[in-house]
Amino acid sequence: MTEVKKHGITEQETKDVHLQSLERLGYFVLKGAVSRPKVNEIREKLYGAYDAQIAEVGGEDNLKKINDDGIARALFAYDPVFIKDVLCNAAAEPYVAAALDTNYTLYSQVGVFSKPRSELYQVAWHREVQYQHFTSSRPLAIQTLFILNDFNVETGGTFFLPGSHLFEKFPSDEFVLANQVQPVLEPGDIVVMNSMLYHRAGINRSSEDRLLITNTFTRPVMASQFDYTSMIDPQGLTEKERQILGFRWNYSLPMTQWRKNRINAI
Ligand SMILES: O=C(O)CCC(=O)C(=O)O
Repeated sequence: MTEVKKHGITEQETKDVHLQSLERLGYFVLKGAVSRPKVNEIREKLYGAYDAQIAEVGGEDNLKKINDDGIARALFAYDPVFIKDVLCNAAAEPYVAAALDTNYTLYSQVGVFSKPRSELYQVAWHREVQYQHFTSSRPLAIQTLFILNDFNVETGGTFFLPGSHLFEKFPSDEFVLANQVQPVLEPGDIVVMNSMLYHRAGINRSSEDRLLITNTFTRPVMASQFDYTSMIDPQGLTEKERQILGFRWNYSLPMTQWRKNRINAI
């Protein structure tokens, strides 16, 4: 590793470079973290889960009515690949655990289909933890973005505003336009991001769907988006998977049920 020249510096950070990027820029990329055959399997199963969800609500038009078309939710309930290879991905998990101090749970797992020449509502800048204008000394939430196609200018890759998780207010439009980045990403890359980082989808000008799965993990004091424990059988899940999927912290249970579950687990 080349050493950089320094002058008048007596203190220097020594932690892992990805964790430094997460802290200072708000994100980093794990290049080629998922193999191409696994990406193909995940992509195929993502379409399968979306088709199943369309059938559940009586057709895609019903999803359009609630502005939820092109979005597949809680994928882990449709195929174990979304637990083993996505939620608990071995390459990303140590960083999520380090950033959230080991104890964390799933807020949401969402598949995003950006169709050619269509505009997702996520093209508007946002924080995943919406409406919040404060900073915290440690991340409240971390998300992993699984890149399933080429992400670039043409396909409308995700834009990030580096360092924006460190400031309460959204900066001026002029600042945003001067400092936004749209990294070129490839299928199998995983972006690990502080969920307070401002980001947005691009517009897909290619002729193919642009696919992404985003998994948002929070500290356990924050509630999950849905009651996942009622959607999945815990048999066969590891302790860690049970923790992530809400079997350890579940804020939608009545108090006595919470107690009984704990007693029965002893
Ligand atoms: O589709 C993208 O590039 C970004 C998705 C996004 O912003 C989100 O799911 O919150």
